[in-house]
Amino acid sequence: TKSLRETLQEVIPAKQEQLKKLKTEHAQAVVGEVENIIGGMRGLKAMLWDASVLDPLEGIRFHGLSIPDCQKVLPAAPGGKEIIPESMLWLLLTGQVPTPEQTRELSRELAEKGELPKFIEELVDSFPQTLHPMTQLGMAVAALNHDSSFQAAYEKGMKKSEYWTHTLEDCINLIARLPALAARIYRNVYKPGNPLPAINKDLDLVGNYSNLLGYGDNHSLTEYLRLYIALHGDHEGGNASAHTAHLVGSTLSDPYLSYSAALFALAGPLHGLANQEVLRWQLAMQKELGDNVTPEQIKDYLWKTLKSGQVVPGYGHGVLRNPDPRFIALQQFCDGKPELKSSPIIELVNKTFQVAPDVLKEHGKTKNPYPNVDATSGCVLYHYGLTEFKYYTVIFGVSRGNVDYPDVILSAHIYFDCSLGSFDPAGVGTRYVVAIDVFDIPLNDVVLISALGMPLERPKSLSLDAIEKLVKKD
Ligand code: AMX
Repeated sequence: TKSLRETLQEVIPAKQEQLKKLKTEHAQAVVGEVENIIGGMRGLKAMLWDASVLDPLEGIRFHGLSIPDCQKVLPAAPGGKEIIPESMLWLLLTGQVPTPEQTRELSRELAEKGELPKFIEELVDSFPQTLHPMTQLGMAVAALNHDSSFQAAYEKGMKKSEYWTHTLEDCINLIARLPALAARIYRNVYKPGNPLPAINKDLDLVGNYSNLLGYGDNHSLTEYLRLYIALHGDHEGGNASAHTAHLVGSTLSDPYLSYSAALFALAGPLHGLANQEVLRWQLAMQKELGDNVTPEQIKDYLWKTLKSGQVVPGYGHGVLRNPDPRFIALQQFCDGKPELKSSPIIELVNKTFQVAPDVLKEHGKTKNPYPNVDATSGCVLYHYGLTEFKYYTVIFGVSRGNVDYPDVILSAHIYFDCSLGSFDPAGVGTRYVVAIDVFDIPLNDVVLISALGMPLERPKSLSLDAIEKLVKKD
């Protein structure tokens, strides 16, 4: 069976060819218009992202596969049923479904590379316990670039065609180390003094992560984490963390720095921190309303939140206009387990889902009154006893590393020059890198960026006066 590297060796030349053809045949093609410069670039077609496409109604597809498709075809861990990040990573990087053997081989490689360098352990152990776990993760990931293969090769002088192999090397090493790193942060902040087990070479990435967190005996939670982390791996290129990794990667910063930057974008409450906020909000609702809440009581609580000028966390989305299929997949996971279905916090999430869309429609502001993945993801962790909600975004972060980042690496190596009102692929370079989502941060893109040789991103900005002038001309 072919390894991940061998598979990529075969896949990348075809991608490069596809890009070259696009560049020569359609250099002047206009793919859209800029309608609203002050609207956060919503809908602006301005970047290449090969691994996934987000449809507003249907949700995400990874190389054409929907979430239910992935659940049917992507290999699980031995003894498990849920998708694992390794098989998702393989799909995102290569566009191909790996065999169980290929998935096992990748799991083994990650486990073999999973130990942290001593200086990183010391760095993490020196952080104050009160430093937010996401800050700790981002700082430690940046410091891992001490051993960057890309940076070392660049300093020596390497050919552009070699970028992607070093980028991939860095991505694999980074993903491999995330469980030990993220678990060490958890131990230091919440369970100081607890021993950290060694990495088990026979376990998959999340099997090891769960073990290191101290939940290895809880098969149900481990399976949930596998699904959660695989599903969070990639969500198109324009979301704040993926785009950050892509932008930073386009300067030829190595994957550690690109991913670290992305983690800090993920740390915001409108993005990755939302799962923490949802839990905080649902628990406050539970405390105020007590048990056996009625739909009317939840409606009143929703209005109280909205009237106080706050957003309803876990609802709304920059692109989606339907319930997030990742939310549905996590709901289905809960439906299949009686102890989860009857859990008070999951029941409250379900009851809120029954009434919140109508309240948000009546409120009339959000373009999407439906739940996103964060409406439930943290609440399930809470049910399992992983109650330290400041840590939740770290788990999200771990997911982006696995999958999304390699994509950033790959895409950074493809160049599209977007000027106002037109899309001009002239000058397509080739830096293609892949990215993970902290497990959801676009490492797959980082690989793609380096393989396709994409150029430094540098969109045009305009001052208020310049926009006024432009608009008045029309
Ligand atoms: N509750 C109340 N108001 C909301 C809302 C919500 N859940 N979602 C959007 N709105 C409001 C916006 O604040 C905006 O108000 P304004 O005109 O006064 O500024 C208006 O509706 C229009 O916003 P939009 O175009 O529908 O959304 P957006 O693309 O600007 O923002 C998002 C998207 C996710 C930031 C927003 O829906 C939100 O704040 N949701 C709650 C936080 C959340 O769940 N974030 C997680 C997103 C998924 C992720 O990245 N992990």
